[in-house]
Amino acid sequence: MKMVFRWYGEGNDTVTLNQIKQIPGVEGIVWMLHDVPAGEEWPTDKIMTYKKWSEESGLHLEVVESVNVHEDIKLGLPSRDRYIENYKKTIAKLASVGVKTICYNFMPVFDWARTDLFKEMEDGSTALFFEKAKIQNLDPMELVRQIADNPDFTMPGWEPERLGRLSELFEAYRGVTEDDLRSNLRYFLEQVVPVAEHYDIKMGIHPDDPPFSIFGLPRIVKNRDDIRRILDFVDSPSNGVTLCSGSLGANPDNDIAAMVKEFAGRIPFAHIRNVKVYDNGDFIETSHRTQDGSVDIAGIVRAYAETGFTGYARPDHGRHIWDEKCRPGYGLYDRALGIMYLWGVWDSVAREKTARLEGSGQ
Ligand SMILES: [Mn+2]
Repeated sequence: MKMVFRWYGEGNDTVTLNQIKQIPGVEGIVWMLHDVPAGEEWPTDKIMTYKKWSEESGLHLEVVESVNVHEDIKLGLPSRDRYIENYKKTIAKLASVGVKTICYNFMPVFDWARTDLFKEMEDGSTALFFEKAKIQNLDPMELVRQIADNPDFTMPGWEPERLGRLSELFEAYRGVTEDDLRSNLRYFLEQVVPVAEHYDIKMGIHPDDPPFSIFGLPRIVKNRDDIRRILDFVDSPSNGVTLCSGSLGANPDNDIAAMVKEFAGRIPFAHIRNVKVYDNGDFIETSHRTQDGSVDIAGIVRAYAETGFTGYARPDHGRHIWDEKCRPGYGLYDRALGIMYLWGVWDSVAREKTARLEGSGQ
C-alpha cells in the first residue's frame, strides 16, 4: 500500500506540501489541473508546474484524480470521438512525467453530492452530510448554489463550465437509461484502455457518490455487480476501479471487504474512509475508526493487507477538527489521523503475517 494525499495546488489549498511530507508514510500527491475544462487536452506547461512542485517537495505525482470525462462521451454523442482523442493525448503526456494511475468517474452532470458541507457533530467538529429527504425535494440548481458558490475555492466536480449548462444537460440526459450510459462507458474504455496499457497507466473508475440515483439521473457504479460488469468490458489490468469505501459505504448492502478480495489486482487506487449511515438513508462522513461509522474500515484494511495490495491509497476525506479552516473534506488534521489508523491496522496485519511465516518455518 503506497500512501498518497490529495492536494489542490499552490494557492488553491490550505494544506502545504511540507505538511503533507510530515505525515508518516505519505509518498506522493494526488493531483489534477482544476482549471482545464473536461474534454480538453491538458496543457504541457501546466503539467510541468506540478512536476516542479513534486521535485521540490520530494513527493511523487504518480496519481492523478481526475481526468474528467466530457459529458458528450457519457451521452454517446458523435462529438465524443474528438474528446476521446484528447483524453488519449492527455494519457500520453501524463505518462511522460511519471503518472501511473488515473482516477476518473462516469457520473452524469455532477461528481458527488452532499446537502451540507459543514454539518456539526456532537463533539463540535463538522463534516460532509447527505440528507436524503432534502435531495428529493430540492431543485438541482439550488444544490449547485449551495455547493459551487464557494468564494474561497473551486469545487472539483462542480466546475462552472458544466454547471452553466445545467438545464441543458438535464434535458440531454432525459431518456438516457443505465444501459445507455453503460454502453457509452464501454465505448470509451475500448478506446482508452489500450492506450493506457501501452503507457503502463492504470485507469480506475470511481464509484458513484452517493451510490444511488439522484435527480433521476442514471448511475452505473453503485455496487459489486456494476463494478464486475465494467471490469469485464475490457479485460486488462489498465481497466480498474478506484475502490472508494466512503462512496460505496453509503449503501449498507455493499460488502466492501469482499470487493477488495474479489477485485484484487484490479484496484490501482483505494479511497479509504468511513461514513455513518442512518436508518432513513442519511449519512455523514465520520472519523476513519470502524467504531465511529457504519463501514468496517479495520476489516477493509485487513482485506487489503491480506491480499497483498500494492496500489495507492488515500484517506479520502476527513472531518474538520481543531478549528481548522479548509476545503470541505480536505483538511490536514483528520486526514492525517485517518492515515495513522490505516497504518495501524495495516502494520498489525503485516506483523501477523510475518509471525505466521516464521511459525511455519518458511
Ligand atoms: Mn472517493
